[in-house]
Amino acid sequence: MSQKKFSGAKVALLGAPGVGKTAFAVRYITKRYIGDYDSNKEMLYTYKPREELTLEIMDTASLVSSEETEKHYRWGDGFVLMYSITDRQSFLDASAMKDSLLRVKGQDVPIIVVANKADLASVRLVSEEEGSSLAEQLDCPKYEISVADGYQAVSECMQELLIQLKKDFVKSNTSAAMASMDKSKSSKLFNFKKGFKKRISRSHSDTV
Ligand SMILES: Nc1nc2c(ncn2[C@@H]2O[C@H](COP(=O)(O)OP(=O)(O)OP(=O)(O)O)[C@@H](O)[C@H]2O)c(=O)[nH]1
Ligand SMILES: [Mg+2]
Repeated sequence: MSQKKFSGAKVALLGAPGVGKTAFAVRYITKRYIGDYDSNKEMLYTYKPREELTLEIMDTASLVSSEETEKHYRWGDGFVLMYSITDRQSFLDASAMKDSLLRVKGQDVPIIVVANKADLASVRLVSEEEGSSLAEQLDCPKYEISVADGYQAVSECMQELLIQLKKDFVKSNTSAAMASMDKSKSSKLFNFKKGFKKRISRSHSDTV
C-alpha cells in the first residue's frame, strides 16, 4: 500500500472581531508584529513553514453571515479558535463557534484554542479555567499567549495544529487506502467466482 505524503493543509483562523486573528497570521508568517491591521477583512495567505509543506491560511472576517461562517468551516482542514482574555463576548462567541464547528466537522476536527492578549492579564475578563473547559469540550489543547509579546508562542500553537493535521491526514488516507484495497479484493473475488462458475457450467455441459 503506497502512502501519500502530508504536503499541505488549509487552516482557518476563527474568532470575534478584534481578538488578534490578523496579528496572529502576520506574526506566524513574517515573525513581526505591526499592531495596526485592516479590521474585519478576509485574507488568504499561502505559507511554506518548510520546503515540502504548503499551508493556506485564511484570516477570516468576523462580521459575516452564518452561511459564510459555515463555508469557512467546510473549507478548512484545521482551525485556530481565538478569543481575547480581555473580552468576555469574544469568549462567548468562541463557545458558540465551537458548537457550530463540531456540527459541521465532527468531534475529531484538528483544532487548537488560543486565548490571546495574555499581556493584558491585569484587565482579564475570562479566567484560565473557562478557557480550559472550552478546550476540554473540543478535546484539544489550549494556549494562553500574547501575539504582541513574541513569535515563539504563536509558532508552538501552529506546530501543535500541524501535528494534528498530519495525524488526521494519515488517518483519512489509511482508511481510503483500506477501502480501495477492500474494493479491489472483493472485485478479484467476484471475478474468481465468475470464472469458477463458468468452468463448472462448461464441465457440466461437457458431461451431458
Ligand atoms: N495588547 C495586545 N493587543 C493585541 C494582541 N494581539 C492583537 N492585539 C491588538 O488587537 C487589535 C485587534 O487585532 P487584529 O489582529 O486586527 O484582530 P482581528 O481578530 O483580526 O480583528 P478583525 O479583523 O476585526 O476580526 C489590534 O489593535 C492589535 O494590535 C496582543 O496579544 N496583545
Ligand atoms: Mg483581522
